[in-house]
Amino acid sequence: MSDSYLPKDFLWGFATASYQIEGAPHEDGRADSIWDTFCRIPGKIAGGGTGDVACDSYHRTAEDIALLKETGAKSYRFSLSWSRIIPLGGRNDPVNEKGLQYYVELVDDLIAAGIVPMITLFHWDLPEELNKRYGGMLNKDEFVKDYENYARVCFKGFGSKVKYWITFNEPWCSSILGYSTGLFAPGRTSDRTKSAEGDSSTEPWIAGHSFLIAHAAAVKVYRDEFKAKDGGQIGITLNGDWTEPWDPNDPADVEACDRKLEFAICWFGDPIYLGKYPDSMRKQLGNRLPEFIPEEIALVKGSNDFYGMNHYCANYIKHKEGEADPDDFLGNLESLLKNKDGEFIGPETQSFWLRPMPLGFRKLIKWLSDRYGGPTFYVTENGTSVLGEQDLPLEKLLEDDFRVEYFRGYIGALADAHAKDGVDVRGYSAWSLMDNFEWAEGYETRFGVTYVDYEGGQKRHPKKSAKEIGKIFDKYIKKE
Ligand code: PNW
Repeated sequence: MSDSYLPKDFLWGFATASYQIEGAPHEDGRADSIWDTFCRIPGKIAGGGTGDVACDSYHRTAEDIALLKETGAKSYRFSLSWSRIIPLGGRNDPVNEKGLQYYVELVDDLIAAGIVPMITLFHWDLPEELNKRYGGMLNKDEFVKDYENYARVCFKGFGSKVKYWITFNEPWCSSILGYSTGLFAPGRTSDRTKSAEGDSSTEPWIAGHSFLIAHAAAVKVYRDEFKAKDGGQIGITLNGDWTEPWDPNDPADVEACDRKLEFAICWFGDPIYLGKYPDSMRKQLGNRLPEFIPEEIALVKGSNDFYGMNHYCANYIKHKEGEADPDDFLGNLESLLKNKDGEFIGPETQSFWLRPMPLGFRKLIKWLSDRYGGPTFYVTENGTSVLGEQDLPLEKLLEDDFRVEYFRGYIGALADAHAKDGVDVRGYSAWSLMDNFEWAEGYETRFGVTYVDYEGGQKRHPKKSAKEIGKIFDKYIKKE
């Protein structure tokens, strides 16, 4: 056991997202989101899955809160379905009181159970109508105004009950997977085998720009109209994996590692903390990367009360020679699971992109802390799937030692980053409270500390990791 520690009052718990757990897509006035429509297109989701039932959490909040209590969690990060609260999404469309009420009751019940709610306003499920009306994030001016209105409705609806607000979850995923590779809703891409529409060379950068302005506009609303009386904090959640050079002796690979982090994370982080896009992105993308007008950058710079960090794994990075492809979004490099000597970066999991490397967590949070002048971090997601877990018999599957060891490694690395590197980290949400709809991977890949029996009426069975994670934190969190 190391002598590292996490601060007293450290907020740890679990995360979920509306479309991944709720089900009940047409209940109490909810309308479609882009994920409802995307899932109906044959071939988009492994096994033909949809979020129509998912974990049925819309009907099981009491059970889910009991699960949380059982783990000893101090906080719960969940997202709101914009389509429940303003079904058509727009600033002139009606608010659906029933939809809002569902979440207000959830928040009340969490607080009554002694669990701190952390709300994500947007975890990818844009109201379908806004996509139809004006192309969603591709229309910055419309999107920003509608998002700002939606955010205000939420701030008002929850008031001082909610102290932690996250504007957007992983805008990289929405922008790149939604508008470049087309793997996620709304599925736009230059790849004509996947979609008849889209332009991967421009649209992801336009969408990303809209996210930044919308984030900053919502933060301004919160700071101007709510923060003083409600006393909360607001930030954005960015995803990003650590990078190691494919060949540590090749300076071009070493340099490409930073470039990868810039394209993946600093695309959003730099405007918020430094007031501009990274030079490496401007150099490669030229005027395909939108410019900030002065009023925009004044709004965006300084618009985080905390940095929400999602982190899962690491990759080896190999530079590419020559001009970047117009559809390239990585920074003209390859992101690989093996290095020059053929060694894997970590053990295999059920997710093709995820191989754990706990030390990468410590290195990345330190790298970000240095680049951005020591902001306060809340880790908003971290977790793993387990290779072949879905095929094991229930008793075996519940003994998820691989996941327990993952958490042990990653939480230990976080404690090292705090105690030894001086990183200001105050919270951590494990992904996820329960198995759920894993986007394009459907229900085959499971990230939960709770098993959900999709064939057996969505019954929940806590895995070993649900019991162990609290013990791990107990060892690290300072008592006084
Ligand atoms: C995150 N990738 O997404 C999301 O915030 C969650 O909703 C999701 O369930 C979780 O991670 C596990 O996947 C990611 O392909 C999805 O690199 C895909 C990638 C990264 C993050």
